[in-house]
Amino acid sequence: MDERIKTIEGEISARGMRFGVVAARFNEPISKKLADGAVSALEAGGVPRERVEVHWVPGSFELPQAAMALARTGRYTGIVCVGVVIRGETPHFEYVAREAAHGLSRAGLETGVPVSFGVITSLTEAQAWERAGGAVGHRGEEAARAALEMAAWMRELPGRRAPKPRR
Ligand code: DLZ
Repeated sequence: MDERIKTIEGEISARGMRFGVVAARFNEPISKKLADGAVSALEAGGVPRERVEVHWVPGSFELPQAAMALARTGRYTGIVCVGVVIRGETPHFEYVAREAAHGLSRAGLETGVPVSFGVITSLTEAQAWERAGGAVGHRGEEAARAALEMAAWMRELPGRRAPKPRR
């Protein structure tokens, strides 16, 4: 890498940060696993347990509204959203998954607060378990690390006046 190029990365340092985890209750045994993994990954990244709040909503369709509402409080440095959308026999899956992805992206872009996407979209329940700490990774932990990195990166942005998280 050319040393003259200034490189800014979200060096993980969680000092003073506060996170919200929003979890969708639909397919609860799996989403609980995602939420627990997200909290553990935030703690492992240096966020004290008392600076992490978990909020439950009915389903993944409701994640964006909750994320937007939390982000607008100005209280959180980042928001980690987890849910499990499993394909059924009708196209319902497409609507829920699409709106969750689109809405969470919008919540992050409109508020400037990092909002991460830890929503599993799978064809079967077995595939969902594999992505909740099984053979194919842990979407909750990954989403937590992504939110942490983005929050750290935003804090490093030159000229950015980061809002101080309220107590
Ligand atoms: C209704 C519904 C269905 C069929 N499937 C899922 C799913 O796989 N994952 C999920 O998180 N939520 C599902 N929901 C619930 C919707 O997200 C939402 O809570 C309801 O449509 C009420 O708005």
